Amino acid sequence: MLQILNEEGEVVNEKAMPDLSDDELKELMRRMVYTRIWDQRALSLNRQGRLGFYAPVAGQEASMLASEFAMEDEDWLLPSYRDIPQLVFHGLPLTKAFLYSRGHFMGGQIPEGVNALMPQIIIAAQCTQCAGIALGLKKRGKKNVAFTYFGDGATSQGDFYEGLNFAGAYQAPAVFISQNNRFAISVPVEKQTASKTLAQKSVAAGIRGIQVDGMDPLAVYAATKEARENAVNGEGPTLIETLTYRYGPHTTAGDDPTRYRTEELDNEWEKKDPLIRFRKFLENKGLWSKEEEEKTVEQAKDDIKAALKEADNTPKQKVTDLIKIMSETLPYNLQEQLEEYTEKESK
Ligand SMILES: Cc1ncc(C[n+]2csc(CCOP(=O)(O)OP(=O)(O)O)c2C)c(N)n1
Ligand SMILES: [Mg+2]
Repeated sequence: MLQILNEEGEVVNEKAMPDLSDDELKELMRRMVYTRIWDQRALSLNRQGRLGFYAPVAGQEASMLASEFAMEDEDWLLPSYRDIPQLVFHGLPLTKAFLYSRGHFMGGQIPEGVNALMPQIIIAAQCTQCAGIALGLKKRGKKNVAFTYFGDGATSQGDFYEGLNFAGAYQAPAVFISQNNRFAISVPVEKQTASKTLAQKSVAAGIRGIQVDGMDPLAVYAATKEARENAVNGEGPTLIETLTYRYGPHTTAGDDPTRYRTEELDNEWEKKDPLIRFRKFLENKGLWSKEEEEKTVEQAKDDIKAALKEADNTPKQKVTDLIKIMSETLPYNLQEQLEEYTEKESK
């Protein structure tokens, strides 16, 4: 397992240290703090009935944000339902993240110029799509990668193996990031697979695999940066396994983690918290302070407020909107429904 920062925020692997400027280190911390605040707000907004479906991310900030930070804007992102923070830092307006949570079709419409697909709900389907986009980039001679996020449970799905195999066979510039948060809803990873690590599932596909401390932003960044460089240099894809944990429930749909996790396990992982160790590391370098932290928290709160207001002011979706966005040319049955609902909505 690659680790650079230990739980105390001390550098334990100097030679693996990524080349990041002071400003970049601070920006990474800012993104993690911002996301923690957003996560807390999203959960309370959900309880107030102001947001819909939401998959909590607290605990996974390093795994999510340090990996996205290693990518270029032109790289193609294929997220899962949990990977909304990476999508936002890759360019999706926050308002759209809220609309997605509300099930509004505009939340799934990625603006022109943002190289990402909408979040995938079908477990591991993004792995085959990632292989395809990566091959497309290679065929067009682009110096970019396609990168995708999925969970530990996803590595039991056929699409995962197909995606890895295809990308390996064609040496496509793909980066597969399996966030091993130890549970697929309530199923522990030990029951999910007999494989000792998820990273070793790369071996059968003939591609690189690496397991990293997913609570360590520097290790996640270094591993992802290297995987990206290898991919664009024609060295083929990599599977990265990040060892991480989600502190909250699977989603806001109503699972109760106390029924499948012990308090001891929760406590063990909370001690590994990515924000605590990165904050210590930056404070020791004189790069982070209480004021920086507060400024970031305020910025996050202001942005959330403004984005939510914009989402509230977005016209409610109509049945005709849903029909119109589905196909360029409608089949006869949808054409009939379109006419029916155009009539109903005009009243
Ligand atoms: C093909 C498919 N099967 C089942 C589901 C239902 N489902 C939604 S999330 C989930 C668990 C996924 O766990 P994991 O891959 O570890 O990702 P995590 O949610 O922990 O990030 C399942 C089984 C689904 N969405 N798609
Ligand atoms: Mg999981």
